Amino acid sequence: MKKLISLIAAGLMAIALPSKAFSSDSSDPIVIPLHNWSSQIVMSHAVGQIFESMGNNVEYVTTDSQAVYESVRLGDVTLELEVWEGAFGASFRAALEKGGLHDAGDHDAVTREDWWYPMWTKEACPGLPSWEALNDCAHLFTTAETGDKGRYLDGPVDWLKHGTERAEALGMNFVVINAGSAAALWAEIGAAEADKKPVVVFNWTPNFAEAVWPGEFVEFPAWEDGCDTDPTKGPNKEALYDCGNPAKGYLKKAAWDGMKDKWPNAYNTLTKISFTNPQIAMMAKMVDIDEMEPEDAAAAWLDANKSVWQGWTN
Ligand code: TMO
Repeated sequence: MKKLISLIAAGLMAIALPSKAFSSDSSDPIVIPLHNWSSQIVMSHAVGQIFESMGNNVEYVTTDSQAVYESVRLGDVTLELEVWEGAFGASFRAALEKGGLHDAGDHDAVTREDWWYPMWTKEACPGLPSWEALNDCAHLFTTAETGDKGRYLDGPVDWLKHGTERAEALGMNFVVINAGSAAALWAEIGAAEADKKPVVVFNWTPNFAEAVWPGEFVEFPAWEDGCDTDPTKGPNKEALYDCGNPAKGYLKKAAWDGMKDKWPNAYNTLTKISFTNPQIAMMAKMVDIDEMEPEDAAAAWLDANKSVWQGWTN
């Protein structure tokens, strides 16, 4: 019996040792940032749980969604799982130029973030989705707070959507108000639903909202590279931000340059990770509709989708 046990132990060592010698991840925690929209929080937990299933330690930190690129660049945070082109492309590019972080590949998902309305708004303003038609309908969106201008509820400040600059650059009769949270956006749509009150709010895809409220993005002048840095881009030759966000934006992963050497196995997995639009919309739904805790939503998602992710871990 003793001999059998030592034989088994020797056999296990023989299997375990060489792979360890080739590449083993540091036992230091991989630091994963959490932000203020649901798919990012659920995806971050899902990937953290995948790393844990590979034997890694993981730590989550709640961080500003723009400043995080500087934190990844410096290695204080290890990676970012949702680099949305519209909201974060500028901060991501700035950090890339300084060095220390790199592009760890695209998700399959195609993204869009912009001014959006539920379909009942179009019944009141049939010229939509053009931004000029929206502007002609500004009177439909007036509130006590915005006086004779229309109200546009933009995302939280840290998403840097530049709604005020956009409205100014295009001469729009709208006042831009920043929501305090993503939940405030859903509350605005929900409150307007019963009376079919016209509303226009910031929204994005993939998201749970598209399954709940059919709607459309407002069509602004098409995005041109440099619209946020070069006034001559876009229709107003003297202003920045006079374009819509990219209509077919990327969704990237970013990694600290040191991750590859410190956690080679987890890094290899990170490069393979790719979520689709329906998968990301589902992650948001589990929290925003089903009211699950993000950790639980992540665990349930992983359990129901083993065939999606298990191939990423070897
Ligand atoms: C960054 N976001 C997906 C909320 O637009």
